[in-house]
Amino acid sequence: MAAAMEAEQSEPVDLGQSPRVPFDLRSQGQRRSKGDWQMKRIAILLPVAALLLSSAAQAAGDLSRADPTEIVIEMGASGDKMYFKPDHIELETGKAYKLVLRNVDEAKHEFEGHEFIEKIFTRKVEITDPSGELVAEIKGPVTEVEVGPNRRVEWFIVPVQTGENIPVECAIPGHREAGMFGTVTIK
Ligand SMILES: [Cu+2]
Repeated sequence: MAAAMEAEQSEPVDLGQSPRVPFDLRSQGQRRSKGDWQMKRIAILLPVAALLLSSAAQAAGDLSRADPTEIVIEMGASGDKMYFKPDHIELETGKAYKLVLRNVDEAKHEFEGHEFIEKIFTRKVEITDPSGELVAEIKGPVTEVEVGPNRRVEWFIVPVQTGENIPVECAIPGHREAGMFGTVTIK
């Protein structure tokens, strides 16, 4: 009878505990496995984050440090004609370029285009003396570049917007009419 009482007593106790014990175990188990899962996830994500960070660093490096693609644009005159050579260039957004504006004429010339300058980011403009020594490095937005007779200017840009046949020209009176204009396509 006492055993039955104990059994009867222990039964409700067991019933009372049994939902609680598995519940506690389950919740602990869930917490533990969630923790494990998070640890695993962190372990997986860390290399991914490192990869992303390194590729972000590389991308930033491309724009600020890596050698830009050099494009030489000759500004000149031949007879009563004036020209940009080449008169069309192709660029890509997100890539760094060094536009070398080389004036081979005895007169000054300009390189400008309202639409063009809106589609590029200017990193800097470099001016060197004829021996190649740096005279000035100019940073900030640039709307046009004028190059003195037989001088060259290096315009470091990163195109940021696409455009087909964006017009550029020399805005010195009469020069466009003489043929000093061109186009830029940004892909
Ligand atoms: Cu000109």
